[in-house]
Amino acid sequence: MASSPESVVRFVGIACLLFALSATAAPPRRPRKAGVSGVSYDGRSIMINGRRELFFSGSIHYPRSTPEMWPDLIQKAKRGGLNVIQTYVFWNVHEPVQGHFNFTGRYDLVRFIKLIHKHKMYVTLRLGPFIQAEWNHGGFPYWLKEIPGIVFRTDNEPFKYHMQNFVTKIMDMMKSEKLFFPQGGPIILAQIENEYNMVEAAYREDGLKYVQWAANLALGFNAGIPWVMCKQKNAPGPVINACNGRNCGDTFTGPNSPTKPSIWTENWTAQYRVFGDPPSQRSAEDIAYSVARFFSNNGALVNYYMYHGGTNFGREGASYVMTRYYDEAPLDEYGLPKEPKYGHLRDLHQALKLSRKGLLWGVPSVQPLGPGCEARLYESPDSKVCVAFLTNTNPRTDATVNFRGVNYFLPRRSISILPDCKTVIFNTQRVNAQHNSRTFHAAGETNKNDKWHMFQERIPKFRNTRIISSKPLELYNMTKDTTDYMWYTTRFRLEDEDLPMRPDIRPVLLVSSLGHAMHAFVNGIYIGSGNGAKLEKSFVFQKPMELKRGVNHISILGLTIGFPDNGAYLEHRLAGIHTAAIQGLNTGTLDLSQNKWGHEVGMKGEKLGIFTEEGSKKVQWTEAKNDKPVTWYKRYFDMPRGNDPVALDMTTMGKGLAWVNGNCIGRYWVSYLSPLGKPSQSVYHIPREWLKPKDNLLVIFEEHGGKPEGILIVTVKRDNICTVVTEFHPPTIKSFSREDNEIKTLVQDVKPRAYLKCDDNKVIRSIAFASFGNPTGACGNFTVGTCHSPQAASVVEKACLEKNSCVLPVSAQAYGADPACPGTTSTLVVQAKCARKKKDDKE
Ligand SMILES: *[C@@H]1O[C@H](CO)[C@@H](O)[C@H](O)[C@H]1NC(C)=O
Ligand SMILES: *[C@@H]1O[C@H](CO)[C@@H](O)[C@H](O)[C@H]1NC(C)=O
Ligand SMILES: *[C@@H]1O[C@H](CO)[C@@H](O)[C@H](O)[C@H]1NC(C)=O
Ligand SMILES: CC(=O)N[C@H]1CO[C@H](CO)[C@@H](O)[C@@H]1O
Repeated sequence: MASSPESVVRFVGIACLLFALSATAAPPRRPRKAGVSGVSYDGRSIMINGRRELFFSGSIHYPRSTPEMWPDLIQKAKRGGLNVIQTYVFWNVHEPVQGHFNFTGRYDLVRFIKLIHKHKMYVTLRLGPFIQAEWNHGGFPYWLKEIPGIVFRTDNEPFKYHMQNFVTKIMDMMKSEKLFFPQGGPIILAQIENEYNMVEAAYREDGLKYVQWAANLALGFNAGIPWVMCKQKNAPGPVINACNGRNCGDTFTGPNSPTKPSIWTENWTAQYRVFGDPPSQRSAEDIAYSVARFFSNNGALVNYYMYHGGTNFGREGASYVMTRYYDEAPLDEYGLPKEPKYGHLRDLHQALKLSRKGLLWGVPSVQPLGPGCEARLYESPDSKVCVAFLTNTNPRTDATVNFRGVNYFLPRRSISILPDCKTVIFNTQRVNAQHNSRTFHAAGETNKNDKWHMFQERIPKFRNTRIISSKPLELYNMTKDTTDYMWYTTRFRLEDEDLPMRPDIRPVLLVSSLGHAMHAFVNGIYIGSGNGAKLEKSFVFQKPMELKRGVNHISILGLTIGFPDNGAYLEHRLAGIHTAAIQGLNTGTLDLSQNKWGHEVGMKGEKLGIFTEEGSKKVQWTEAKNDKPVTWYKRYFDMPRGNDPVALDMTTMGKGLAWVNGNCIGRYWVSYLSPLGKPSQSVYHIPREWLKPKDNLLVIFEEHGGKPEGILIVTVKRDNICTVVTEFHPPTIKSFSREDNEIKTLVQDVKPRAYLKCDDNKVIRSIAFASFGNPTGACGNFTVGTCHSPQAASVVEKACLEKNSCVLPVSAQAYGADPACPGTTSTLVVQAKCARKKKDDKE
């Protein structure tokens, strides 16, 4: 029963209308019979061996975790209801030096894909090879920049030559390992290029030629799987254009052909963060709404970007990108489920899977249900299958809608899913999944022999630097991505008459830099630091200083925080000191830009590799004292007991790099405060696999000053689990017209219930809080409200203590209503603490 086109316009807008009409013109055909093999698609869905499927996909990037973490991450993704894992391929880590490849350890792409296959899940391989991904140089190796005549990502012969070489290398590797679906492998989709529409105009007609070329390159491999170009409206031929963003259910204008399915390659689960950013949040309810909306609108595949963000180890992040990546994803940086995001999306996937028949074989239609409300239906012509998405698009008003004679309550901006057009089994705004909170615990055993030693870098003067030039040199060009650091030095002579006459006037060092950060030293004394930000990479540094008669020395540590990863003409980006001057001299401003400059790439400690056991013997370490700039610190520590993830609390430090047993755990930058007045990130992940039981070498390079004795080795837990479920009364359903056991089972779950579950080898040790009433607060910190049933605690303890999981009713009968609050709707709130089983404790 399609609504009139006018009403559709009112609710979904013109663009969606055009799409809806083209997509709904003919009902999709029933699954084809045996004989159709491989991956195919039409305007409704992707098909596996001729069978339609819905795809729930999540991004997990193999270099952002360790191979030891992969099985657990993949298994949790599967338990979260995903059937696809999506990853980019990271060219610059695979071919750091032209022609020299690395596919080992964290870069073992084949092992990662085979593990996903072992878990009976599919893979989307985003080859790029430009990937952006908040990854250093958008995935391009540094050497590519130095290829004569190269212009990235356009109709440029040298670029196309190298892109083709790398893509061919990966495609051949996948084929020889039999990883494509037609070969019996898990890869069902691949992507060439990445969000090219964002830069295409900058390359004019060459951009269009390049898109055609890239599509032909991809199709020419005859891998037997569909190819995707995300954010690429003009994706050629059979290549599918896909949507990236937060709300593809409403903003995506659809594929560029009615024979292509709707694919959402990046649904941001939060926002990636750069140093200086405040925390980024996207609620479980908001993501669930967008995803349900997308599937109600002919969606075929959704991908969560990221499902597990992980860590930008080493120097692998792009400009200013924080070391912790998408920590707000359903699996947090450490791979622990962030609840209720993880559980709420799992419940959504389950509801959509139960609606699969209707969604994939029903005829879509839209029925208005009042202002801002509508039912999106998928019904088979014989009405045997019917799925409804009851939608309230109003951001601020709840609604009660009447659908087929039954009243349904729809909270503001929410979608209820009815797999039989009768029974609400899921509402995007009603979170049944448990909550949890993350805590960090100082690991006692790591405080033994916590003696720090230090080694200070020399602050070079002009005469100590070997690369001399008439002006400061460009930074990327000099470091060639082998280090973040380069010293700039210069010197100048002052006479008595140059110096300010009044003692209260001090000359000022003025430096303009193209990015990303700098630390300034005058006559060997640190005077201050400057930095740009994600969108403003250039900055001006201005600080007063003491100068003396005679020769004065300026030493500036210039640094990059990753190469840029976005925008057109990436090969032309610049960084480093641009101009410098001394202001406030008696004789006016002294321009240093054309002074002679000396340069030295990298730190001595880096060149000697003093972050490794062997390298650390190459310098003289002394007992750490005071708070010094450009200083290396080292100590040893024992591995914390148990299996909880391990991290470093760096709150007392400034900015730099940290290594554990020679592995770089990433850049830290605690001194850069977000607008909330706090560091963007003060805790840094140490993968447990990089630790041995005893005597782990921890080495820190601190750029401008910090107190290493304040560094803590901590373990990470999500052992506070909570439930927050409000009682409600489901609409009464008189009879079932049809037997559907799956739905019947779920209907029982429609009665409000609360669930608590600890990790597999833990049990609920104590109940920290329990109330049935109107408590306030969040998981980790609840308080009793004005209505409270005191029996709640004992009921919950009886049901849950010493169990791995428990189910709790949500009703006044179970807990006794607060007599002071008659006729109110109550919420059950419980906070429990998980702990390892008692017998484990004794071990
Ligand atoms: C390859 O990459 C791994 C990181 O996964 C690294 O440990 C190893 O040293 C690299 N090998 C070479 C030859 O660079
Ligand atoms: C980079 O260095 C090369 C010499 O190594 C020089 O020819 C080129 O102009 C430099 N580019 C920039 C932007 O400084
Ligand atoms: C706990 O919640 C109260 C009020 O709800 C708030 O004032 C307090 O800061 C919170 N404490 C923590 C540790 O979050
Ligand atoms: C990660 C990212 O680019 N997020 C963007 C998602 O879309 C919103 C709205 O279009 C932008 O504001 C974000 O920057």
